Amino acid sequence: MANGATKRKQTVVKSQKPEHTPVSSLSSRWIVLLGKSGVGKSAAGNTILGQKMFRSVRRMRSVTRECSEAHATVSGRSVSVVDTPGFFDTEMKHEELLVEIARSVYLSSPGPHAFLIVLRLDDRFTEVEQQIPQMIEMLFGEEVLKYSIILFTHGDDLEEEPIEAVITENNDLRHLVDQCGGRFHVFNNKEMNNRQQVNDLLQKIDTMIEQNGGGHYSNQMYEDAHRFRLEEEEERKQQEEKQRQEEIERVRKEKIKAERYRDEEKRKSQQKESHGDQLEETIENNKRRNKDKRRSRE
Ligand SMILES: Nc1nc2c(ncn2[C@@H]2O[C@H](COP(=O)(O)OP(=O)(O)OP(=O)(O)O)[C@@H](O)[C@H]2O)c(=O)[nH]1
Ligand SMILES: [Mg+2]
Repeated sequence: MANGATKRKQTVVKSQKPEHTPVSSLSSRWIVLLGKSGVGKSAAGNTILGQKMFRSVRRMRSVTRECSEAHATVSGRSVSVVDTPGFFDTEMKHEELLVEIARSVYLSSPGPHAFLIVLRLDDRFTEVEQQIPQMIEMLFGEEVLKYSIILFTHGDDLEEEPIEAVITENNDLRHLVDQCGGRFHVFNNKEMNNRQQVNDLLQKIDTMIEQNGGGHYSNQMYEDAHRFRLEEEEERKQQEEKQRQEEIERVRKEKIKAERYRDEEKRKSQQKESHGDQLEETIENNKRRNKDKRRSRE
């Protein structure tokens, strides 16, 4: 459980269609942090809230194991942050992990206004990293990217290079940023007192909320995505079962064919044997007859 953070029981509240609410009238902005283990999700949560609310440490194994929420007023705005366990947690079973990450939607009430997809700036955006946004889409549905911003941590490693150059030089990363409506931000979590980076992020979040008509990602969207995932899973299982049945049928037919071939070969060899016996008998008879003829001539 995170320091200072509270956990709420899972409640399924179906939300209505996004109301067109001005961002200024929101009671709180709900922000969910998603990403691979160790990228700095908890640290980013602390930076946003300006206090050490979530446990953030360097470990070989995953640190955050459950979703937890924490709240603060940041530059006059009410902000709620939900920290989640990392995708590819080192110890949790994959399905359990996805269920726990999905709980972030239920913790955010009425629903998350922003998902921050956290990536380490000094990590290469390889196949493993690419799986994260794919998993997020798979879990929450395509709609989630309308509410997402890419948050790069380890901004202290950026040196002179502009972040735009880092994004542009990797096609997959650029594509991901494009899918998120071109939204990204850089944090240096080692400088929690740098409030400018937080204000800039909150400004980007507010702009995104306005673009979404003041709406938020809803439980309904999650349930639709969940149902779609179950249907896909069911389809996959049926397909596998069909293939399994086809394989059983193929093996059965091969077996029958092989048995028929064996029987035919056996029949042929028996036939050959009996022909051989008959021939031998004929030869013997002829020999005997010839001998008798010779004897009678003498
Ligand atoms: N230099 C630097 N270190 C950072 C930054 N962000 C996070 N870290 C460090 O990275 C380590 C991991 O950070 P966490 O916040 O625990 O990462 P996490 O994503 O919550 O990890 P899990 O809970 O295991 O999923 C900690 O030692 C942080 O101090 C950053 O911007 N710069
Ligand atoms: Mg963590």
